Amino acid sequence: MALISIVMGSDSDMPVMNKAAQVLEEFGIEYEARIISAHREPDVFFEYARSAESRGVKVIIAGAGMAAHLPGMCAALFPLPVIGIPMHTKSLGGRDSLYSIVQMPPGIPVATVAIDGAKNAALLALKMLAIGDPALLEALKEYSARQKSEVEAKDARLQETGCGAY
Ligand code: RP5
Repeated sequence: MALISIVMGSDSDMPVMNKAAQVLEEFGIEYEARIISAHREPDVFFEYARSAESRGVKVIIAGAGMAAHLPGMCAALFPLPVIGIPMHTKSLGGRDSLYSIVQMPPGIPVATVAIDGAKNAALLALKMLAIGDPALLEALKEYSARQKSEVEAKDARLQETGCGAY
C-alpha cells in the first residue's frame, strides 16, 4: 500500500519529481506516482485527491509550475499533510510557482519546500511518517550521520591536498 503519493501537474515536472521518488526508494517506502493536471482535467484531479485518504495515503508530495494550484487544491481536499514543490519556470524563474504554492490562505496549510526541492520534500514526508515508525526514524538518523561523514571526508581531503585539487 502506498503511504506517500507523488503527484505532478505535467510530465515536464518529472525530472525534478524523480528526485523525490529516488529518496523514497532508497528508504524502501512504497509510493504511488501520478501525472494529474488540476487545470486541464479537474474531474480526474478531484477524484484522486478525494480518494487518497481511503487508499491509505498518509502524505501527498505535489509538484507544479507556473500558476501552481495543484498542491493547494490537494490540501483543500486531502485531510493529511501536503508538501508542495514549486517548479522552476523559464519565464519567472519559479517565483510564480513558489508564490502560488506558499501563499496559502489561513486554514489550508501546504508545507512548501524550495524551488525544485524534491529531495527535501521526500525527506520531509519520511520525517512525518517517522513520527509513528521507529525503524524509519532510525534510518533517517543513519542518513544524517552518513551526510555528516561525507562532509568530514571532503574536508579531510581538502586538508591533505589543498584548494588547488578542487
Ligand atoms: C503546470 O504547468 C505543470 O506542473 C508544469 O510545471 C507547467 C507546464 O506544464 P506543461 O505545459 O509542460 O505540460 O501545470
